[in-house]
Amino acid sequence: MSLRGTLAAAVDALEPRPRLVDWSLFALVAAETVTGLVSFTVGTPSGWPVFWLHRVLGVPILALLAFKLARVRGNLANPGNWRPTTLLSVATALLAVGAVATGAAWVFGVDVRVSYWSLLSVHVAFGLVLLAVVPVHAATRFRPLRRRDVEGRRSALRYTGLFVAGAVAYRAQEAANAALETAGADRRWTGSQPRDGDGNDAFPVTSWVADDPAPVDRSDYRLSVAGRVETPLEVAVDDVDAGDETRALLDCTSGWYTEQDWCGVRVGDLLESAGGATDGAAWVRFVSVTGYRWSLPVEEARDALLATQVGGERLTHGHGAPVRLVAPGRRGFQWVKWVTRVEVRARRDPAQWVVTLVSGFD
Ligand SMILES: Nc1nc2c(c(=O)[nH]1)N[C@H]1C(S)=C(S)[C@@H](COP(=O)(O)O)O[C@H]1N2
Ligand SMILES: [Mo]
Repeated sequence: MSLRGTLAAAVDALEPRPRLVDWSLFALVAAETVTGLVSFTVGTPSGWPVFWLHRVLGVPILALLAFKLARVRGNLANPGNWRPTTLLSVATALLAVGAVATGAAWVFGVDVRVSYWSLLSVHVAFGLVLLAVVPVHAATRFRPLRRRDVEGRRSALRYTGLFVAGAVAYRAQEAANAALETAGADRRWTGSQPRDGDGNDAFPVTSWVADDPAPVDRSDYRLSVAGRVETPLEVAVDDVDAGDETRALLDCTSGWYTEQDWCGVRVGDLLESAGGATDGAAWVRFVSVTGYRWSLPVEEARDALLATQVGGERLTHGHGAPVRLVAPGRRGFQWVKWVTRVEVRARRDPAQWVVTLVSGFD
């Protein structure tokens, strides 16, 4: 057999049936969406499998996309065959390649900015656009999966192969990072890159979408502690400046992290000064002057800090002055800045997921 023939035979052996390729791509994009979004909520190392899976699935996507493009290239090469939906199909493929490429570049520590955006945020944007486009693309080409497309054992072997190839590629990438000492080698298990140094200037100001309040005046500032506490109260900034210290790591989903000494008041002590939590207290909600808010289970909240200082300096406005939440083990977006209300509640607060996205818009 000629070399070409051998190659073609190898590809044939590896290639799943066309419909299975299409449905697998659909499933893989769905899995990447879920793992990608869930990874944003993971702040403790036990959640690493979510990140790992997200990275490993990139290679199977590229491989299946290559099979698919090889299959349809005759059609694409001939403009006479283009239908209106072909454009959407091509855009879908480009978005998928863009998502995997930006993800892989991020693993290598490529830290370019696209205007205000980190490369990781660009990766997320690719993913979100893909999430919108894929269902439309799939609907224009809908062909149900039949039993004979699946081919049982054969497919299981092929998919195991693709999955292992993904795992090996990721390991190889990490090995290359270590050997070449790229910026990617310093990534945390969340994929975030370090911002070194102490205090306000050591790390960027990162606000989510439109949250950009006017500076909060320290002398007028009052923090209210309300809800399921014995004696609701309002305290001034000096009472928050209580000298409790904690070293904690802020890890932003846009791809950087910093470890700092934070100083302020332990939330548990603040609740004690309000006479303690009463019956049914289960969650503590931290609300910003902008409306941005997050809740922590009451036991976790006790060990969180309401900080007035970072690295021995008074917090700057951008970093949430006069008072911001420091929530160890939580991702950065949960560290509410410009906190003015602490509310002890019986229920969780699902609306917080929406509020953090839209707060600051009028
Ligand atoms: N009120 C409010 N708090 C906020 C945000 C925001 O937009 N508004 N951004 C969050 C995000 S996404 C991160 S990563 C951290 C960033 O804190 P920094 O700006 O001090 O670096 O603050 C969080 N707290
Ligand atoms: Mo963030």
